[in-house]
Amino acid sequence: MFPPAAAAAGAEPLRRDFISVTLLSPGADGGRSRGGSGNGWRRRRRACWRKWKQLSRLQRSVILFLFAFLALCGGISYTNIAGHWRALTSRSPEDQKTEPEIRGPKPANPVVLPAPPRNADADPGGFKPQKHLRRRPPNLQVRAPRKDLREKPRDDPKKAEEGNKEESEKTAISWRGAVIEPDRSPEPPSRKTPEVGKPPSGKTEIRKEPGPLSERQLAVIEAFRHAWKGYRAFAWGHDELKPLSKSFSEWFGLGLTLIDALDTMWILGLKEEFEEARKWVATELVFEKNVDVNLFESTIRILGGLLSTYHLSGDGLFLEKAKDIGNRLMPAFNTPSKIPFSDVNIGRGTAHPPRWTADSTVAEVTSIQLEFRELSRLTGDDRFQKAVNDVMRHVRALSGKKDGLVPMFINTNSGLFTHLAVYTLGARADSYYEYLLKQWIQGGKRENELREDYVQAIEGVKRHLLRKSEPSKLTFVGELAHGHFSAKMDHLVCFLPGTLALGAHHGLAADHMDLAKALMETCYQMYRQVETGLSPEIVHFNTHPQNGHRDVEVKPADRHNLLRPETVESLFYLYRLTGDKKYQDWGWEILRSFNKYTRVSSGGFSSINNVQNPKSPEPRDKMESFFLGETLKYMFLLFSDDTDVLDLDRFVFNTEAHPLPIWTPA
Ligand code: DMJ
Repeated sequence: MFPPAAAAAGAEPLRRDFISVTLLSPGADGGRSRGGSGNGWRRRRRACWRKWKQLSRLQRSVILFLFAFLALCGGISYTNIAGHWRALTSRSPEDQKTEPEIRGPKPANPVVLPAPPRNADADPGGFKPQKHLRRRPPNLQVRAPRKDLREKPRDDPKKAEEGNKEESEKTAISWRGAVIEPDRSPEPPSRKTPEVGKPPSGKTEIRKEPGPLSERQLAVIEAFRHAWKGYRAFAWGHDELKPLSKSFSEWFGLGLTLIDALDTMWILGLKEEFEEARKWVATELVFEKNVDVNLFESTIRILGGLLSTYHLSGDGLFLEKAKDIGNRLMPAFNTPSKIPFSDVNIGRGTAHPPRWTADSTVAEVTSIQLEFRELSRLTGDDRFQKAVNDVMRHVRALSGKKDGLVPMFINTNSGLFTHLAVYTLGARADSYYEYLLKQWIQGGKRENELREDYVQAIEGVKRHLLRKSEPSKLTFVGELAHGHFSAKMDHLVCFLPGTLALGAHHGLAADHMDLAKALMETCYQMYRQVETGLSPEIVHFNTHPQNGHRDVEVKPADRHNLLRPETVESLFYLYRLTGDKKYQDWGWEILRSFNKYTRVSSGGFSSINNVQNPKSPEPRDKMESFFLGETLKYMFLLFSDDTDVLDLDRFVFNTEAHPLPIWTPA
């Protein structure tokens, strides 16, 4: 439509349909516009004004609107740039180097987590919605070890004073930060999440200074440092150290040893090592990778390790990473039965079972719950908890159990147990039992079905799997296959004394503690009766009085030792809960044997092939990540007389020794 005035003047409509704006370059007026001839400038101004008057009202309005719009855009982008600049300059140069880039538009201080879903406690799974889950992340921060990463109050004296007050509340305890009081404040959940590199703000109750370290704890620190020296020199950022060949091996290509060891370094007080590893996590750890990972292993080691390190350090970086890997593992649950596949490609978002079967391992699908449940609690995103609760509800309802004992495999299509009638507390079933108890503890002992299943399973163990060996009458846990008992016991079963003791501590039957003590003795003898003082992977117990004088028999294929933690783990629980020093002494013997037969001089420790040959234990050239994540951590805690360190009424360890908080009611 044309302006009526223009139409009346008979002007050519086509030429009035657009506005031509000529921008004069400095050269166009000979540079005078910058202060040349005054007459020229006046002439140009008048000419411009004439042209402006010749424009129709509509044309003028359009031009004015365009100018106003451009001015508005300019204003907004100036504010953003200034804000971003302020954000950059308020972080230390070190932070700017190490903190990961967050894609897309970002606020000056990027938050780690999204707002909570409106329906955070909806859980159509078998377990009841848990209102008490909806608390904010507990503030377990003892004191911030990373002063360089904390935002210091700057110019504003009032802020500086508040900052100092906060600092003094948080720093009354040494960096060996395990004396921790979870936040028990009953406030509604605050989704204000900690910033990367900063502890969450909130109430922290500090209990007391940790005591001085014992000689034995110092020996553990020395062993850790030796292991770390090898990892740092030859395998930095890779999954596992190969200490003999001074190289590394990859499993997932995600720095498994480094992540598994983070909270151990925190607990041992290895500040420099921790900070260097933290830097690697900030700058190098990327989950956007076309790689297949095992759901269970990456959950217990990576997700569990990141979550516990977040709780101990209060550093939001670890929560951010935990959420990233948690999300990437979720496709595993896209199966017809909702029983997860064993493997997930974390880059592509696809999941699949192993090549040879559609089965998953029962222990694997039922030992990821502590971590996913905690991730939901911290993020307010209930997808994680729902997925793993559905698995538990499903397994609970299945037939094929024997007095609470479960088979080892479950089919991801049908959701049914397979390979029925084989029962073990060892590989492929072990941590199912452990996580029944620990989920019950984690959830504040409210989910009765978990306790019931656990208690029933222990009754099943007593009825079907317990026997005594000869000649020492050691109580051991064997296996049952199609009604046939085998006196075979994996070293993995040695988690059981600790779990039984923990259950008794949390109010289950006192005879669980008796059984714990008996089995603890057996696990110790699995080391004691072997030439190197180190347990083989599997033993067979002698049950016939006439068959010689050793309780423990080892088959050639089973005589390797992978630096596993289970016995030391149980020694920690038994010592912590009984105070009997013999457990510390047993652990000390084991540490000495590790040092004697598995230590590699250039750095690191190695699995060995033959625990029965002290002259030639045949190192395998591999240090498993759990040696740093679990074995040495439990050693250190075993040798601590301070029962406040990771108090068992406040923390529950996942199956990879990563402590997570026990939830308290809101
Ligand atoms: C660890 O990864 C965990 O403890 C798991 O539950 C069993 N296997 C190893 C240690 O032996």
